[in-house]
Parts: sequence; structure tokens; C-alpha cells
Amino acid sequence: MPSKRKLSEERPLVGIMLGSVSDLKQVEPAKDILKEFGVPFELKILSAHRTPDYAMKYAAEAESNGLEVIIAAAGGAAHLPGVVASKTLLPVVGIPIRSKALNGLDSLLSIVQMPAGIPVATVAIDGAANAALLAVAIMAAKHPELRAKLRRYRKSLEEKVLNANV
Ligand code: RP5
Repeated sequence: MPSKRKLSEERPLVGIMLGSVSDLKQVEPAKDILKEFGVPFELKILSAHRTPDYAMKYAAEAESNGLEVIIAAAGGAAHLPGVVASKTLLPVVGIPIRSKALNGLDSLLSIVQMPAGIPVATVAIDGAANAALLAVAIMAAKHPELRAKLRRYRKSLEEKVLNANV
């Protein structure tokens, strides 16, 4: 059912979770996109192995707290997105963070290779911008304001490419 409330009147609709403070920089593009689209969001540093109880509580309460999508970023043995997805019915978008040891291949495979039953929508390594755009696309079904903004955004991409031709 489409929402009649303006986005600016909403409480946070997207929860961005990070496995570590060291993931902050790679997640900046997601924050930028959500700001550009006027989507209220909150950011939580909660680790699946260092603060498992807090991470699970946050995930379990996310929907009743009004969130519509969770973006979870993690690197290395990146189990945060999968664990979070197991505790909520909300869509979870995983961002594999580029790791030092394996350049993010470990993070990518840990997040994308979820066994059947609990899906995590996985974007590219350090693909924070696309994670936010996917969250916007998911929410656009409910928020007509977002749908219009997404259409304009796509148009601007088209224009940028066409304008590069002289
Ligand atoms: C994961 O381990 C985090 O998501 C981070 O990408 C990685 C390394 O964390 P730090 O040791 O830098 O805190 O939990």
C-alpha cells in the first residue's frame, strides 16, 4: 500500500549496519545516495561476532522500529548480513567490504553464498552506492515520492552518458 506520508516526516527507514568502525569509509557512498534521495536512515556499528547479542536484537526489532530495509556491510568472514537476515523479515542488502588479506573476495563469497532459505541481496565489493540504490528501489514500491526521484536519477545517468558524446 503506497505511503501518504512525506519521506521527511518518516523515522529512519533504512538501517545501515557496519561490522566495524573500520568499514565506515567504504559505506560513505550509501549515505550520500540516501541523503540525495531524502531517505531517513540510521547507522549502527554492530558486529556479528564481537557484539552478537546487540546485533541480533537490533535486527529482531528493526521492523517494529519502522525500518523497511537493512543494509549490512562487513569484511573478511563477513557473516553480519546473513545473521541479520536470519533475524528479520525485512530485505537485507549486503555490502562486501574490501579486505586486506583477500581484497574482498572473502567478504563477497561469505555474503553472496547464502544457503537457500535466508537471502541476502549482495552488491559488488565496496558497492555501497548500489546497496543504497537497491534499498531505494525496494522502498519505491511503497513511496511514490521515491519512485519519482529514482526515475529522475536514471534519466540523469542517461543524460550524463549522452552528453559525454561530442
Ligand atoms: C569485520 O571484520 C568488519 O566488517 C571489518 O570489515 C573486518 C575487520 O574489522 P576490524 O578488525 O578492522 O575491526 O567484522
